[in-house]
Amino acid sequence: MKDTNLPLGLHYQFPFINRAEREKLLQWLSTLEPLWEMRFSKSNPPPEGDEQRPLLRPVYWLGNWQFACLDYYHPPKGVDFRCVTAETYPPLLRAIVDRIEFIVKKRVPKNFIPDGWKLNTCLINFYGNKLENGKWVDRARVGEHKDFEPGPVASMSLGDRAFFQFVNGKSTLGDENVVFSQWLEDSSLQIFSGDKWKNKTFHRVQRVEDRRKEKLGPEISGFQTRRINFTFRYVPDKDIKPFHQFPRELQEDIWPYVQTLGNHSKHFQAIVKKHQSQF
Ligand SMILES: O=C(O)CCC(=O)C(=O)O
Repeated sequence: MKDTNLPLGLHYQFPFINRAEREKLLQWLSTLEPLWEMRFSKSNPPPEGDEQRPLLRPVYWLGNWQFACLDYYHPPKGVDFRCVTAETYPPLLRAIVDRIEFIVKKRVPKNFIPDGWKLNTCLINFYGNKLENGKWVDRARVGEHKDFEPGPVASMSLGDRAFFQFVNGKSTLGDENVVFSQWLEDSSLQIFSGDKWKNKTFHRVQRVEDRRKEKLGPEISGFQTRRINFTFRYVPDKDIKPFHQFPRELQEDIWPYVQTLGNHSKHFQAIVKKHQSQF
């Protein structure tokens, strides 16, 4: 079902994928080894007043990997050495992305779609409970932020429902800064585009329900996943570089992650094989 009453630039479809696709996606997800990245690194230490910390959740990227310690893709200035070439989409996901690109071209105003736009990047977020000092703590949320990749962003959700909001500014004093809220359901597709939803407002996940009690995704030590979200984005090809083209100090920062990814990913295994004598 499409929600046709949404403001310009927003699109929502539920269900978007069918049961068989969902099942296959979950099977594939269980083969991944998501990373629990640290926010900073040796060559990118915490600025004054901040401290080294792990991200709130494990993640996996396809197309290119935007390591947190490389500071993510942030045009116009933060574009060099932010995006490391990663695995391509597996066939099932490629077919889903083709469908999403078709929907975007049909539903999104043309002037919201930059030249060359395609969904060549995917961040997979794992939301759930984290084991901290012997207690399970609900860490299933994301604070206000923007996705700086140009053009429409598409988001597909699996598992427990998430309460998603667009907000003005970064204030967290109650609800007065909320511009638009919606629940993102299991197997749904959300698309947001245009100046209002991409540039003017921030977005966040306020909370994720805890109802389905379904085992989702791969085993992650000290973590129980209850929602998995894919956000598909566009990074111009010129800004995506293979590992071997990165400066030595950045290669050193991300080398432990590349090694971990190499345990389960052929793409990263090949990088490890080629470079291990240098580290
Ligand atoms: O999980 C979601 O629905 C949103 C994820 C998100 O905001 C992001 O990956 O930038």
